[in-house]
Amino acid sequence: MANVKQKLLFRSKNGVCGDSVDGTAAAKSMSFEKRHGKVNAGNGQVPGRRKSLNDSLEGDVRDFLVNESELHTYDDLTKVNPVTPTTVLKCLQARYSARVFYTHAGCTLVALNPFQPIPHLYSLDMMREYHSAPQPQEFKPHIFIVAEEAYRNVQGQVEPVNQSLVVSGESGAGKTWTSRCLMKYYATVAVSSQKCQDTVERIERRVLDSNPVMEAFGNACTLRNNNSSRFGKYIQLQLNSSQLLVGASVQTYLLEKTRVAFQAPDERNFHIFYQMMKGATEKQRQEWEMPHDQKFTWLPNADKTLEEDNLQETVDAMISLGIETDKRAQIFRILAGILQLGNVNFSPALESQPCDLDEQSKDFLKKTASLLQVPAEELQECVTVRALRAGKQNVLLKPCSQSECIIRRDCLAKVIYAQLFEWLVTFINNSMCSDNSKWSNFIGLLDVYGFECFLLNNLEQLCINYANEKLQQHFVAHYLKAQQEEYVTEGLKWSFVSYQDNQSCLDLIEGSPTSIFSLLNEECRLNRASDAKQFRVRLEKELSGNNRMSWDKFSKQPHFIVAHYAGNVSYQIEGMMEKNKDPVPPELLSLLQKSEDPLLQSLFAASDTEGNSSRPHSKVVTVVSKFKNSLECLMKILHSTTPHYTRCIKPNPDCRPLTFRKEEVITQLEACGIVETIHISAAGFPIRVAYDSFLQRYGLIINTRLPQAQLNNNEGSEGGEEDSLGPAVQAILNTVQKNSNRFTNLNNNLMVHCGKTKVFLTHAMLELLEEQRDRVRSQKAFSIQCCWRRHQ
Ligand code: AD9
Ligand code: MG
Repeated sequence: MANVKQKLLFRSKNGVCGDSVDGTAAAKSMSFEKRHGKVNAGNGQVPGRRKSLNDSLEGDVRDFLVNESELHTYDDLTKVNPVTPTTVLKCLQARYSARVFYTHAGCTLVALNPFQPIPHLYSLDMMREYHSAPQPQEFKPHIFIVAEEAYRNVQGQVEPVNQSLVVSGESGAGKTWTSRCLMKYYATVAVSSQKCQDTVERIERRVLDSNPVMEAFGNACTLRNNNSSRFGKYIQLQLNSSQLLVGASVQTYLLEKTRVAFQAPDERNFHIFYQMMKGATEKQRQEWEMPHDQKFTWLPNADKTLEEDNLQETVDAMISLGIETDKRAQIFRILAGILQLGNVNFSPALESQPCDLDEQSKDFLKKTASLLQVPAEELQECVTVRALRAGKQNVLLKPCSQSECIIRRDCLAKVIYAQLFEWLVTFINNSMCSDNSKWSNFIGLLDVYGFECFLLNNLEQLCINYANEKLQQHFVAHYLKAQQEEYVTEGLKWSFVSYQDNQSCLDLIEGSPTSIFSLLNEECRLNRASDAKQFRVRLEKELSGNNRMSWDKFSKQPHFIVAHYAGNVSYQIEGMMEKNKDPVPPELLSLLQKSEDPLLQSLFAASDTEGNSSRPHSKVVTVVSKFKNSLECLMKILHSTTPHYTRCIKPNPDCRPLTFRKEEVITQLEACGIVETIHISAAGFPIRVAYDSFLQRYGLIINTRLPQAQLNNNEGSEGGEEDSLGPAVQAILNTVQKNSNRFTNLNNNLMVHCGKTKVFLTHAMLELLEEQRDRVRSQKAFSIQCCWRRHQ
């Protein structure tokens, strides 16, 4: 076999490995069909192939490789034979039907959302069981294995190593649920058994209590998930040298603040507003100007009852975190003020006059002013009149149009909410964080929004998908390393050196000197009215050579399409520049600085808002620059840790219990990179056949059949097969090589390798073997027929 050990050089195009074309192309064609309304996840046949031995394995070849009745027993997807999107999908489906929700995929854990409580699976006993097991990996796949592995790794063999648990998946897949579960695990196992240590107890309580508060303010009911996180989160659980949880710190990313003032049809505002509306006492209702029958424009779908609408739980958690009574009162007053502001409407402006407010709106504006403790007249002026600076001293006042007033009103709400959220995060950090001398290592939990592709995508999706590209790159590098290590232990000399990752896509988005981000920032820094068409022309001029960027010729809207690792996404340009600048009129900021509410005052203290794009003459710090910087910090941290990946999968779009929709799942496997990893492993030797089975099936090529006795002898033997069966396997492979031009042509590519107990094959090699087997069988059938005729 040694003579076949050549390095595999596989053709690579746009980050796609040539040798595994079947699997990937099949998956891609599936998702393409899905986008076009034709879905047939079970038949991802590649056009132009005689018979795909990959995704549409047929008849006895499939039976030979895949024992369908046993699919649910595979704890690791990479052990499914052969590894293709279809077999992997079938395995997951079989497991889901058997109510097995976790499956390994090499170094990744795949978690299928059951969409119903499975209490015993997450009980304290279960946590302790995994924690105390000498080898938890030998237990059934579970999120606790990942948790425990990370926990044990922290100690490290030579020195402690920080760990990161990266949880990804689409909206509603179970990321936040999984993160909470991980936090509970550590708050259970990483604490001292001596219950008298109340500081430790307090810390674990606070760490857990940070969840309901952050979720009340940062989560909302969307079409995809009743409790959808509208921000990204990386929480570091700090451990001392005795591996005890002594604190935590949290970093958040890109809160979707637009939701405060705009909710898509059938979606809701952040939970906290509904909690107030539903849970307020009579006294609070008076204080918050919230009578029972009051309707709020910014509180749509309030009749929907959710378990998340629980004010008491949020307040209890706030208390536990140390947010005192008067601070809580200030927070709720500010929130109530925002709700009142949403009910303020503007009449169309008469010539050179500020927009007028009807009586009702005036009333709402007064209530807003009183709740925010700012002067009502100034509030009205700020939202209806723009102050233009002319030179250093002069200020020109210009009445705003009706739509400008609405933008300013919404902007006021957004900036207050975003600052309040930031304040809460800082408070939570101060409350949970232990001082540096007390902790030595951390386990980081990352719960970020997954890849997004809607009908209309804008800057938010570009940022989210960019973050996913970054994480995907990190994941692929990690996965390749793990694969290579596995191959080395199997004695396989194979290298992924020519694998191209998604760097070209990242270069397109964030690279220098010219990328989408650099051009967008440049456009925003030029102090001119944003023009989508002009920007589109510029993008095309500067980036048209990039094969990750394209345009739909038939679309009338200015847009651009980015070829992400998870698929193409079309981004609309209209509004993108404004979103990137995210301007806050200075008048609004100075109004808030004048508030008599101590919290609001501190949120907008002059030093805190410096550098804000609204400040005259200050350098514009754009949304994408900020996001890029925070992501770079995150990546640095991730690179310095040992990562563990969990991919959450949403088995159906309707959040229905125990319902598995193949087409939904395959798209997600693609988007979260599992297909990519399948693809990488398919670029190696995805088909593994035990020596004896190999001889049984292909022995006829050299007119050899393995005697049953020998088969029995070899059963269960450890090693040794290679010695006894190796020459016959080698003879078959030599014959196939001799008979096949294709094999000779492909000789540069290693197509087969004999491991310790198995023959490792590429798809191409399997195809050759099958062809030759077919040929020998038909020759035999022909000669039997001739023989039979002769005897007639
Ligand atoms: V989003 O991107 O923030 O919109 P997530 O975070 O991926 O999304 P989430 O964790 O909120 O989804 O899960 C959605 C719902 O699925 C939860 O509210 C639970 O009702 C349900 N879920 C998720 N995982 C589990 C589980 N392991 N067992 C039971 C689960 N239910
Ligand atoms: Mg979430």
